[in-house]
Amino acid sequence: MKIRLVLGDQLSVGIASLTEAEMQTDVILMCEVRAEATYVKHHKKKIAFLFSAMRHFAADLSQKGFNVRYVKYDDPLNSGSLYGEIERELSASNYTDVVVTSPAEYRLASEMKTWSDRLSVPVTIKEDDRFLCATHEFERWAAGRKQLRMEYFYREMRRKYSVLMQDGHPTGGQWNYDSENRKPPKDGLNIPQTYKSEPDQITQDVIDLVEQHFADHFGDLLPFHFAVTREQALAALDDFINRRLATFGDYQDAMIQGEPWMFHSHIGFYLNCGLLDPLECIQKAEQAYHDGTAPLNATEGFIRQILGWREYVRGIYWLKMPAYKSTNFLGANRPLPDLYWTAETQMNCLRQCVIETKQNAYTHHIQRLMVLGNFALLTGLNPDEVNEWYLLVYADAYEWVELPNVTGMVLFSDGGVVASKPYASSGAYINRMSNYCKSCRYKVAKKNGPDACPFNYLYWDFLKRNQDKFRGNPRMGLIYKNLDRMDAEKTDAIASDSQQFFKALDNNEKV
Ligand code: FAD
Ligand code: DLZ
Ligand code: SF4
Repeated sequence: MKIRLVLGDQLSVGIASLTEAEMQTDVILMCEVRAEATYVKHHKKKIAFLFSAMRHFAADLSQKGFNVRYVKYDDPLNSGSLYGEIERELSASNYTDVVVTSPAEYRLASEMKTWSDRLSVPVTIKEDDRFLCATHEFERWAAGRKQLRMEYFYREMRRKYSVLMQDGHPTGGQWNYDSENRKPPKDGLNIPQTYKSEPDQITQDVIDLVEQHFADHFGDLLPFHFAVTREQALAALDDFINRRLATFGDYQDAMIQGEPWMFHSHIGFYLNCGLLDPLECIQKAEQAYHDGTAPLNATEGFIRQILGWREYVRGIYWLKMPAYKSTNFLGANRPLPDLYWTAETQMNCLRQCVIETKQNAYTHHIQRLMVLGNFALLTGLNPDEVNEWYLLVYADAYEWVELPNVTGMVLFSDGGVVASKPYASSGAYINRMSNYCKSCRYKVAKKNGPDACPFNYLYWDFLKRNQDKFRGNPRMGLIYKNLDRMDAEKTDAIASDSQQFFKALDNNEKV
């Protein structure tokens, strides 16, 4: 007689801890607990989403004949932690052991390793086999390599799963079609609505609960339209494949004011909590390509995100933790400014991205990387504070995927494990890929002075400030040549504009 614990991001019927369950005797334990809901103060929508998805999943398991014990957040006996709930359940019956699937975050995984010693019964921690590359496989791939570049990892994954392959070669002759995936936005684009499900009674109850218990957490709870069941998540996936995949590639990097969803898939929420399986998403996209409904650049681009990036960042996380979390290669130490919470800034791009984050617990990749992230990088924000922000504001955020993206890709805090050079950019990139600059108080074409786009001078200031770290980088030689060619008047203007900007930022003025 076993307790089989299922966590909030393990909502997959095939999860390792449920295989071999004895329907008659074993208890499937699921708990909404304060410790998990507040280890960072998650966005209200994220908590509502997970609690509702957990409750629907529990109901689904019960219907399948499993013996489920579900602890609600406001149960007066709820101890507030997963360990406490296991202890409580153990004291209720004669259990022989506890079975759980290894948690996706280092924090909880290391805590759980202590449970066997602390509890009266053994705890079996099973490997999470829902990923396409096991952690030991990634370790093998990484061993002996000087650089752990995603692109080479991705090619191996394409071969391993025979995805977009023909006679041992990549379909179409190239591994990567990214050069075709950088179209700027254009007027009159017909962007389909994102998938929306209507809240049922379970979701409504959870919304009320979150309103009551998490009122001081960041973010808008309503409107709430996330999928919360496997069927709905599949419908969201199909909606993407049928209505947006074909255009996903072209406008993958584009940003349009008032269009938070663009042609992205919005399935990260569902993949990361287990409602969708990565291989099924990949195969549906590949099928669309074979059916002639999606072009190769879009299909390959989308598949690369899941088969490549998603598996790669997870591999990096487990390979490098726990040291990875405390890296700070650039010695960045500026506190996170309030504007990340309030959207109180005159920089229109930043303002729009924070507003959308607050409304939707979602922004797409380029907003996270090239607007919110670029600002954090150029202004030297403290990695711990930036990581905490990203981990709590997005409904798809778990440390295993958030940390390598923020510490590695955005902040270059890992010194170049994930990225070969920092993703630093001036306002020109944002102007090319969005229409934000048109309604901005700053002028993207101006390089210096009170009206200049702050990204323009902060970019050079960042490069100057960190030149001892980057001058030797072969991919940055040209940039430093340009910096070296600047006359003193120009470099003085960059320094004084940046100083003024930092002073205002540190004084919490509306920059
Ligand atoms: P799409 O653009 O439609 O892509 C499809 C899927 O590919 C995503 O759902 C996701 O599962 C996967 N994917 C795409 N890019 C990445 C990536 N860089 N790393 C891992 N998986 C990827 N993704 C998360 O799932 N959780 C996070 O907490 C998270 N934090 C991020 C923080 C920063 C600073 C950056 C730059 C990226 C982050 N990402 C994160 C990656 C990516 O931005 C999101 O996966 C994506 O925006 C989710 O939206 P979507 O489902 O519409 O994705
Ligand atoms: C994110 C989250 C939240 C908000 N709440 C719960 C919860 O109440 N119960 C639970 O089992 N899991 C929750 N989770 C997901 C866990 O934090 C997640 O399983 C770990 O972080 C490991 O990835
Ligand atoms: Fe952002 Fe600069 Fe454009 Fe304003 S001008 S929207 S700050 S990139």
